[in-house]
Amino acid sequence: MAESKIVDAKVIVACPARNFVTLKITTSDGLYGLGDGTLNGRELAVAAYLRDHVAPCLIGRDAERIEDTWQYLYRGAYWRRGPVTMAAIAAVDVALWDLKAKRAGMPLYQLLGGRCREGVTVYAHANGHSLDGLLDSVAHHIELGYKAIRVQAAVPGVPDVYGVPHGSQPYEPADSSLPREETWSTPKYMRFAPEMMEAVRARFGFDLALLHDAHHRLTPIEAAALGKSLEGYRLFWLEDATPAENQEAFRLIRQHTTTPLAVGEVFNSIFDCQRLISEQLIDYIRTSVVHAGGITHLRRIASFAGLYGVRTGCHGPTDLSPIGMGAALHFDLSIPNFGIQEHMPHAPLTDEFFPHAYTYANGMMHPGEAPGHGVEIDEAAAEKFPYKRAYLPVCRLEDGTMHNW
Ligand code: KDG
Ligand code: MG
Repeated sequence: MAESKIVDAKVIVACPARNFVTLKITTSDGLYGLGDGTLNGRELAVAAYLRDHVAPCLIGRDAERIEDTWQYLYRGAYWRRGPVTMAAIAAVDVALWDLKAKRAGMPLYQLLGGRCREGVTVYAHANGHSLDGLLDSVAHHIELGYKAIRVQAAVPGVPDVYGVPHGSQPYEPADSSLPREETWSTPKYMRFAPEMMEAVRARFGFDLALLHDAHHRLTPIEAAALGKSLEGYRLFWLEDATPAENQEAFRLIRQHTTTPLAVGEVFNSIFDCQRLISEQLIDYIRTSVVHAGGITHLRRIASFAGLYGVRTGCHGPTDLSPIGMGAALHFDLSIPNFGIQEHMPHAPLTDEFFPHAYTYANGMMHPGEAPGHGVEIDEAAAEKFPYKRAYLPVCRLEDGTMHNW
């Protein structure tokens, strides 16, 4: 086989409808691979980490040595973990998997062991400024073929709730050049959540897989109470009920409710979920290819989770680029303990900038059969879409206390 040494590692930061960080690794045999390193609201930190600290170490390395390169960047850096570091490692890792699959002339999922299922079941986002608006949105997504839907609605008396569009644009949280302030009231939310689920089940029945994201707003005992109050609505999962820095907090929730629990979109390492998984405190691990160190590390997390009956539910918002989405779909198709994949469609401009082989039909996605992960970038157009500073909101309680967003 011809030698495949890395000759270039280029960071592309562009804003085709929103900001994305892409790494393009080129090898001596003229191939290239693409990786996503987007970290919402902190994009330039990853770009600098890649450009200034990682790229110089990649030049001359054997592109085929994916695991060794992962270990080199993780162990070799001394300063381990953290979202910036792990998103940068993920970008390198996915670009190298893309390259290896292109060299092999096969879609990445084949290289990962072949498919374990026909396609990847995805869940959509339905949201509304009111209960009626939410129900219309659920009906719309059912028409589009989705069998699993996440529901979020404005809580009466609470302005700007998480998961509900700000204004009339499609929901996109990083929407302002300085962090917008949202307000939060746990008691109002706790009263409203069962009412919302009741309305959805009353209109659409129990065949629909129903998901909900509490977005880290509750204390462990509040989360336990919410889980208990929603049991009759048979959720597919309750997501991020409480922050998981303290993994033991989930034991308390578990002791009180059988509502399935999902967590992990902000995790970047297997150590962030070691106890959650080994003590079976959760049902779905939501780590993403992009924020948890790439396919190499995500496979390790999934294998570990499989030992304990925990299934995957990869994060898939618009703030992961189509490259991140494509990579996730190959991963999802190839692992035994896949649960579900989040699908938040990108803006048309984003899809144009990242032409891709993956497809959606009838509630399922498929990564396609193109060699590699099947996602390209219109590099020539990057200059037309310069980086635009955009922050996620912050959150305060009604008395002004800073809270978790
Ligand atoms: O960047 C933050 C978003 O990715 C996050 O708020 C989305 O919670 C989210 C989800 O479940 O998709
Ligand atoms: Mg979430």
